[in-house]
Amino acid sequence: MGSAQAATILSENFEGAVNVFGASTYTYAQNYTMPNLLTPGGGLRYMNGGAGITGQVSTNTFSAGSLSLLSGGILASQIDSGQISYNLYSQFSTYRLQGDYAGLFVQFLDGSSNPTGPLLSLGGSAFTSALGSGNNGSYPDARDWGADSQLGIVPAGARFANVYIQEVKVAGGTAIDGYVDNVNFTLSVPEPGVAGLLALGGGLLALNRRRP
Ligand SMILES: [Ca+2]
Ligand SMILES: [Ca+2]
Repeated sequence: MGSAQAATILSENFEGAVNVFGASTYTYAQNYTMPNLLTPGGGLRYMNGGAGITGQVSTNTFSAGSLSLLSGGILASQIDSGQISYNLYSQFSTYRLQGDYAGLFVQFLDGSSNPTGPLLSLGGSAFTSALGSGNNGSYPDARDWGADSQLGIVPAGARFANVYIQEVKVAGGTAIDGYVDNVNFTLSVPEPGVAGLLALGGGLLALNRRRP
């Protein structure tokens, strides 16, 4: 039994001249990180956080906007009866040991654009600081790429999702170097057995995030 329905709400690999977050990119060939050995692979480019404020901690926010959940055949009645699961996935890295980082956030919204359900978050400070490092030929402390993900049930009443990335720099340096690649946000109607597990243990599954 496969999923009866599935919808890709957002899929961004940052390979194009523009991306849904309106963010600037670096190439892997610039050698600011270790190679991205994850699946899906990193391709040629990844997102960075743009210019920050020199000499102080600063944040840039990149929004993909408010995205409709009613796509790919997903029905409002299915969301409201707890039948739709979400899968949020992204890859993260950073510049050496500087301490900059990126976080991916999703806030579900109801039909009146009011927040409903928990704020989902991937990446962030703790996740990024735990990434390994190695010598990539340019830097002795280039950082690894790590994947973070979260699985759960779309809250009843949700119709849209506000998807955004917050990029934070430490006081030192000028560029905001939270690196992001392969952001994927999908909805599906899980197989009957999986749906039961999610309904019973959604909270536990939401905590079972992959670590680098
Ligand atoms: Ca890429
Ligand atoms: Ca920086």
